[in-house]
Amino acid sequence: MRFGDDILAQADALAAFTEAPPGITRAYLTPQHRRAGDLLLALMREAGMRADYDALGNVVGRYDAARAGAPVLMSGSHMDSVRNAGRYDGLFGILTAIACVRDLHGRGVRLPYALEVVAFGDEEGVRFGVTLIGSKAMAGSFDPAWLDTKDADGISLRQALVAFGADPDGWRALDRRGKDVVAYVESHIEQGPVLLNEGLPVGVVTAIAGVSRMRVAVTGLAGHAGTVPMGSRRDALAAAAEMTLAVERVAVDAPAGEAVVATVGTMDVEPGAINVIAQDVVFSVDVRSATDAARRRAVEAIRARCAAIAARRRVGVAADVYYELAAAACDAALQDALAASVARRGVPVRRLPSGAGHDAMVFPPVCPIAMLFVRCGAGGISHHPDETMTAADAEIATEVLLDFLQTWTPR
Ligand code: HGY
Ligand code: MN
Ligand code: MN
Repeated sequence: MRFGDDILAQADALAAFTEAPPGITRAYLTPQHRRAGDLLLALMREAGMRADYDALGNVVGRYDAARAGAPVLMSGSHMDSVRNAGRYDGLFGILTAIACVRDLHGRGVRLPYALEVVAFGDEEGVRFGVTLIGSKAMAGSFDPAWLDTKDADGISLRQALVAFGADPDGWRALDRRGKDVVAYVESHIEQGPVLLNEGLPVGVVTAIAGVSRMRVAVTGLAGHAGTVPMGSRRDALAAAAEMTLAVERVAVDAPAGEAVVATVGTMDVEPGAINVIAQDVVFSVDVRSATDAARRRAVEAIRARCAAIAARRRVGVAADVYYELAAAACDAALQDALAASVARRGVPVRRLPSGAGHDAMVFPPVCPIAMLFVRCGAGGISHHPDETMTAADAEIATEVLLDFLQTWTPR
């Protein structure tokens, strides 16, 4: 095996950089980010790239082209994680690209384009609640207001960047729109069961689902759990529970051709006492669909259901969308080129959408995008310690990516 065993061993080494062992939690601009970034820098340089941190703490390696002034193809993914994560989400896309460069460099092969391998410092948004910070900066959608967002300890993004040795004002220079990047190709674990169920090691992504995130605040009236009659309660938690089931129902009932998924992932209850009727509940809703119109219809349906439940239960409700990302189509020509590489590797070509979001989804303002999925084991579970993949699949996916990198030529 040329690649697979090394990639999994590198992922194991990176998994050790966590703030909450034995679980994996690696947030943006933390000591764990620094240790993972330093290891990735070393791997990039050892593979033959010039590499360094950029102004926002992303790690960027460059494998120069056969000629000066050639366009750039970017490949990579994110090195941060969700809380209690798996060890391949994001990292696989970085490690497989580094493995390709190491192989090319070892054979003295240069490409008709420069290959930049990127490890984004923040895709998940765990620390500051803002996601895709590095990729959005490169795609020209960084919002300087983010610099004033604060983490749970009251540290602002600006302060954290300075403490990391990064440059809070350097985001402008990272914008690659209208410059030399002509393609962005990301490899990623599927984070679902499709390839596993069909016995396929890799698949070509057709589109990345768009997402809306809502904050729903329910306001009732606190009271003594023992004395307030059931008929006169304005129980914010009971109302939020009914709203949670309504969110699920909206997604389940979505028309077949407009599949929607909707998730209530967090819920805060005040005063949160066993013997007090809940007065204030705030919960999150994550709504996704491959079609933006279907997602927006689902958001409005959720808003209407919550309002009806609130009226009947005599509680207040405010349902606000605070975050939205449009669905992103993968470029047909890049998909076809990836599919040809999959076929040359002797694997049946399976095209499939991505329900998960990825750094690739913000790159369309810069260049055409494509993604290669690799099979997940354990039923496809992800964002969980049981997330798993095999060295054999890592090998196949890297061979496919290497074939693509060596056969694709900039238009
Ligand atoms: O939420 C997502 O889809 C990604 O894992 N950040
Ligand atoms: Mn993730
Ligand atoms: Mn990911």
